[in-house]
Amino acid sequence: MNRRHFIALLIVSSAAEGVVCLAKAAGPNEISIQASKFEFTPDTVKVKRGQPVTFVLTSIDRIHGFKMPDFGVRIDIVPDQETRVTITPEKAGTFAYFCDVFCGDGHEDMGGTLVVED
Ligand SMILES: [Cu+2]
Repeated sequence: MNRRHFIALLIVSSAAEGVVCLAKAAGPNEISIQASKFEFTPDTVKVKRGQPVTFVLTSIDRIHGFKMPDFGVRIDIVPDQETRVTITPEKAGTFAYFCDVFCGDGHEDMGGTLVVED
């Protein structure tokens, strides 16, 4: 690779990074979580500490709950509609989310893990 190509490549890659930064600045990252008897999909979600994240919650069968006690989140997930909740995790670690609306045998095991990374 000659010097000119190398410089062109540098410009292209910094432009690409700029696009990524702009996209992040536009709003919270969105993570879709689907509820069904008796699981959340995905059941593990990784986010970055200090970055706002919006959970887009849907249910494919019945009303479920979405509770994330460490972040003060408690909301119903109603079929055929999107429920959005935004948090900005300011602490790193592993936190639970779970269904808090009794939805049948298996309800007790309906949960997932939010991993907040530094
Ligand atoms: Cu449930």
